[in-house]
Amino acid sequence: EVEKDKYLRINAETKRKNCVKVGDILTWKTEKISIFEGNITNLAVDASANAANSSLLGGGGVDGAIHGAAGPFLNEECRTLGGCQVGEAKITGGYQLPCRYAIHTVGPKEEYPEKLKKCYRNSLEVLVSKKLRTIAFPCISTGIYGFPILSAAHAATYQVRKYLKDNTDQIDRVIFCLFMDEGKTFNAHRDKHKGYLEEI
Ligand code: AR6
Repeated sequence: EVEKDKYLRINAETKRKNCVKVGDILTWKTEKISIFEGNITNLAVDASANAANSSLLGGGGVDGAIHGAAGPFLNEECRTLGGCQVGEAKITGGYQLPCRYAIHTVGPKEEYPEKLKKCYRNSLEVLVSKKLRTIAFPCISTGIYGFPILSAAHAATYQVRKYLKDNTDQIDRVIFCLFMDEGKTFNAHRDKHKGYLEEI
């Protein structure tokens, strides 16, 4: 336990130096919604959502990035959760991540907008139930799971807007994190995420 504490403390200090704070990110159209183009593992939000799989034991894409940056104790905690069904959300610590918590949700593998909306709704519900006020979302299901980007953008933004409207006092900021894959040009990313940028 002492070793674990020391490990986490030293790494958390290093992480904090490179992180992006919510106050530094501009809002998009409303004061409670932002777009951040970059790596979700750099965001110092109360909670980062993770596009996980139902085992919750890690994987590729954003899940791999989150587990990689959080360090091995995240996996240890995830192993105690008994998995997670599509549309559900479960919370863990953020460990070495600059965010305080990670909220793991499992998106649908096919184009089921209602299931995707459930991911956003349940993640926000977990956030609010823990009295946390800021959250970053990756574009759930639109990578390895192959959910069409425009349709995903529509479901995500519809659900987040609706939740914010109904729970205005509980949440300070929702950040849509659009990822810039390495080795590709900025314009290519803009195109890929155009749906999100327009819908939000
Ligand atoms: N920061 C922000 N967004 C990212 C990052 C990052 N570091 N890395 C990727 N993205 P995906 P899914 C974007 O494939 O489609 C895993 O193996 C990416 O560009 O991560 O829900 C899980 O274990 C895309 O826009 O998640 C599951 O098995 C978005 O995140 C499966 O993949 C989601 O892409 C889940 O697939």
